[in-house]
Amino acid sequence: MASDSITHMFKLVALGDGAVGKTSCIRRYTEGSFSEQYIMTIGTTFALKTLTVDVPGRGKVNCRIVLWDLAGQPTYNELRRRYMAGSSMAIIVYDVTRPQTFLNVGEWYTRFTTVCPNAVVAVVANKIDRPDRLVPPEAGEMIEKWLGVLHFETSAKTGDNIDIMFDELVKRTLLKQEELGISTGVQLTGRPTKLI
Ligand SMILES: Nc1nc2c(ncn2[C@@H]2O[C@H](COP(=O)(O)OP(=O)(O)O)[C@@H](O)[C@H]2O)c(=O)[nH]1
Ligand SMILES: [Mg+2]
Repeated sequence: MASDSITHMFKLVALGDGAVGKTSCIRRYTEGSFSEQYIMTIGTTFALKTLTVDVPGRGKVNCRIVLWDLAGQPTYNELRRRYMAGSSMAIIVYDVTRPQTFLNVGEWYTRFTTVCPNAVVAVVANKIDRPDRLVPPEAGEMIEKWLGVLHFETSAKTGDNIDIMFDELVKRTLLKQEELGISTGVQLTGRPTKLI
């Protein structure tokens, strides 16, 4: 796709506890790959994805997402806020084999919506391929109702629901921006900036 045909650009941030699969979801989506190894990179990395979505009543829309992936858990609120600022969407990921990561979703949600109240949020139950699953699907469905977020069950390992999730997020974000009256020109929201 030629760059000049891209009409929308969005920033997405990946949130959630350590080792839940944030990097793996992004990598699966942008590179189509997966690694069993847990490599904790330092700092923030960006990945790009260009896609065409079919929006009802609007036809095909060419979009680019800048996916922000923060390694480690930022202890400083200010760093976290800067990382989140300007996002049109977020994924809050938990690991279905570790209930504590599910219990922390509410806190991630509050932190994020304080900074980006108009963004579209998806809560993601990841690692559904694992046989030692402890958090049942019903828990995620409750979160979806309580918080009014999107909810997906994914596996970055097998690729289950990964593309569907990101595509749906983009569609919802396009509709939301229209609702909010944000113009249809190229939205350079969330252009990567230096953090420190
Ligand atoms: N079985 C399984 N393992 C996963 C999945 N997603 C991530 N992992 C593994 O979980 C570990 C942490 O993943 P990573 O993406 O680095 O987590 P992050 O710290 O949230 O970015 C790695 O060893 C991954 O291979 C998944 O869907 N299924
Ligand atoms: Mg990571």
